[in-house]
Amino acid sequence: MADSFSLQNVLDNFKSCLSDNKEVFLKYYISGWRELVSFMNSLGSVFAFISKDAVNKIQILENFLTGENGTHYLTVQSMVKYELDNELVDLTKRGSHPESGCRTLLRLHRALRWLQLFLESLRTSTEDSKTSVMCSDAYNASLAQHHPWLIRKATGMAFCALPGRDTFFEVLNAGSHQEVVTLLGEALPLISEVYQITEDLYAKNNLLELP
Ligand code: 1PZ
Repeated sequence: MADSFSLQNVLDNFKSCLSDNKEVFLKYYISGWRELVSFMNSLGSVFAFISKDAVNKIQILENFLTGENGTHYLTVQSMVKYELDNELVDLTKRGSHPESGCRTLLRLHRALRWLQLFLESLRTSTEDSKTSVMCSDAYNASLAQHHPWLIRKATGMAFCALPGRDTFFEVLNAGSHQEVVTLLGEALPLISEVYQITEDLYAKNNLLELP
């Protein structure tokens, strides 16, 4: 089924993300996010405003990748080089390129940090840990600093609607609790590596604060 989620699919995509010389393939980065969005959709409609924004950003990147300049969008590295060399990025304030690949991917990149923190605390959580608390702790330590008050507020309310830890493990669709924990242990180093490579690339090019 096209819309059936499994944690394994996320893992597979992030595994395929890295090329031999550690470049990040946009195609699999996007697919990884599509999987995560389908997971979020299965949690209920309170998350619709989040998944709408994520889908919108995924679509922008996909349009670049399948567009006439698609070959330049093969990897995050080639995208950054192409867009910077051709002045296709608004660097200090939004202007003629409000939806560049660079600024769009940066939003997902920041969300990947949230995911990394959240999955790590889920992996090491105990029976009485609360998903909503893990989620908002991860959010406050990452994405929140980039979001205005209204979005932080709405996001905080959505977190309260998260299912409990047991249900959450089930929806991840990767077997028993122990199997989920094992799989998370495999997925996290991959997600962290993709995150770190992107972070270093953006830092080197001064792109971490793109408007
Ligand atoms: C499992 C529970 C899901 C929790 C998700 C935690 C992330 C909360 C993100 C809240 C986003 C709120 C809606 C839109 C925000 C946008 O303003 C920002 C900045 O973009 P800009 O306005 O500059 O164009 N968008 C983002 O920060 C990207 C958010 C992507 C979130 C993807 C979440 C995927 C969750 C996967 C679930 C496992």
